[in-house]
Amino acid sequence: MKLNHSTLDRLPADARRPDYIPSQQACGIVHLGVGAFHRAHQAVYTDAAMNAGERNWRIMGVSLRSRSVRDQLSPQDGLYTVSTKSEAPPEIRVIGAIADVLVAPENPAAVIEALASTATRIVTLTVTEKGYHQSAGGGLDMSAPAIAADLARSGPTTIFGFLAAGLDRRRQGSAGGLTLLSCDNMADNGKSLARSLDEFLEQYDPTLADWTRHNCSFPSSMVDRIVPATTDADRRTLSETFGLEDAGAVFTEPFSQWVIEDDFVGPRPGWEQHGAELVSDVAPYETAKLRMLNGTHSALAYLGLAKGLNLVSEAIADPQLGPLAQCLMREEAASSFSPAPGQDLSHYADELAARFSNPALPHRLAQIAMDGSQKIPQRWLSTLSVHQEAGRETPAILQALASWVLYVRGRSGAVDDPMRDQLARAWQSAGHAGIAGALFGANGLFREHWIASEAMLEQLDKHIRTQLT
Ligand code: CS2
Repeated sequence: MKLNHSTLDRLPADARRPDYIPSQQACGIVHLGVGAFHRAHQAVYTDAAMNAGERNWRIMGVSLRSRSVRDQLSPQDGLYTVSTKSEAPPEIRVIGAIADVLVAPENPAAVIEALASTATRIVTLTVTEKGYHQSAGGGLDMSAPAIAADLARSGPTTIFGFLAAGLDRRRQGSAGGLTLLSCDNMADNGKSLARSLDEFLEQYDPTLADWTRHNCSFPSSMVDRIVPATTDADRRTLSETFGLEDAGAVFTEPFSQWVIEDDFVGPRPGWEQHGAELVSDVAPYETAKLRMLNGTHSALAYLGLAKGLNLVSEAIADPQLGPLAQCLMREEAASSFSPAPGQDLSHYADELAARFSNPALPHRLAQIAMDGSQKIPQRWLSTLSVHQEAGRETPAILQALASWVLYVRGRSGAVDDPMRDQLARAWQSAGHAGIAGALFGANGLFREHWIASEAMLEQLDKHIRTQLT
């Protein structure tokens, strides 16, 4: 029997379920990129707000590509469970916050309609780094075929094409502006969304660019919860203990954090009553998270995979990788920026080490290794450039970077990365003796993010050679 409205009363008494009648709540939010992370994070905070009596904040999910989440959730009336995994007993909670999931390629008009609806006040995004089509220099990559197609109005398929069409409809009607809240792991995610959308709209319709500047806001936010991809085995165990099948189930750690810049043009749910933090400047939290958590994650991923390990918990327990991870977090990442008053980076590092060690949450290194070209600039390269300028050594990040360079050579399988072809070409023409310079030298592929000094290039080169053997 499947989880849905009519089977809710069969749940074990201790499973938390919505205190509101989901079908009676209107949508106030459209979310682009309704993957497992969103379902275990923002949807949970929004569900809590509705449990506490707030109304009409359900989420219309949008999948930009795949239909799998819609196929999982629609037969379940949008309901799904979030279960925590740790050494403590699991907590299972049914979430009613997602009203439906639209699959953009199947029905682009419905997505535009949802964005244009007067009831929609906030659009949130978790479309991963590559969904922003950033150029190496940080703005929008106008040469990306999908962006060019959306500008030629033969789409839309990208977030920019959809947002432009939705905002245009709002401008023509009386729906007013929107808060566009990026929840992706990027530095200054709000500002970069604002900048890229502005660049897109300037080409699409400059009067809409102007209207958007005056009517919309783009708060930055830092999101944090480790959410491994759900496996069939997870679903089976859940249905055995729970008595109901849940195709949309997500499994996560107990920890969850959401720091949001307080810059909304209209109403919003009282997320701060349910654990979120509304602040005037997200930057120190975002930087700490990207450089300490995500930076360490990526290091464990590439170095761990090279050693034949599979999980984050195995990599952090490894006698070489554990100390390297500690050095990366505590010495290299934590000393590369100024914390906010009261932000305790040493305590943060302790918490991260414990979270990475969670034996109950199998988090695959291969999941983290994906899309490295989009991740390493904010996770490692900005840290490297700070320390290079100050003349400080960064042995842990350089070792991790060397293992990423070797990973994208693709010897152990296909590399899942939007820059895969460019990286393969760099490897073909430079070979192992020149690859460090081809990527991080003065004319390197990553020159907009970091140009390595002679000394740093030499060290990187040395790590590449050592790891090759
Ligand atoms: C991970 C993140 O896959 C990755 O690259 O580093 O998804 C990480 O688990 C989250 O950012 C944690 O909040």
